[in-house]
Amino acid sequence: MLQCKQLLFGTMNEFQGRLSGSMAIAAAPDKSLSERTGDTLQKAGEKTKEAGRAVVDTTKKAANTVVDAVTPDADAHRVDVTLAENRLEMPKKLSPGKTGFVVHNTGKERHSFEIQGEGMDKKFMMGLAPDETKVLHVDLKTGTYKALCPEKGKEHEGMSTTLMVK
Ligand SMILES: [Cu+2]
Repeated sequence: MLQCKQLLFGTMNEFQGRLSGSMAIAAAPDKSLSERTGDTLQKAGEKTKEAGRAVVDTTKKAANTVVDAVTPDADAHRVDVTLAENRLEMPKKLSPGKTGFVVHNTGKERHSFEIQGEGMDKKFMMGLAPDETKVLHVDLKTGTYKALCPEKGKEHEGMSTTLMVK
């Protein structure tokens, strides 16, 4: 048994040695990859600037975002939302408090759900496939919000509504 442990320990030391060796080798190509990415970003112009902004936005929201839920929390008001092509159906007036938007995609395309207003902006990390249901939890304060499908394209036009919370 002791022999076996010593053997394992020896093998692990050897493995770690090899690992740090290979990591040192890996550091060089890593650096040149980010340099190359930097070059590509600079060359790509306006479109890349937009993409960069999107990345920044996502990073800012990351602290606010949890893994997409599939069932509403017990202490949340349940509010049903139906999405389909060019359609977003939900109540236009709600009370303040913790709210679980149970969002169901009844359409044939992927859709998503975002709610913005009163300094808050929350959306699903991933959109919803046809017939998928997911829950977005939002702590609603009194005020005016905009609820929308953030996807771009003809089939998402008109997927937006104003929500009053009071
Ligand atoms: Cu949509």
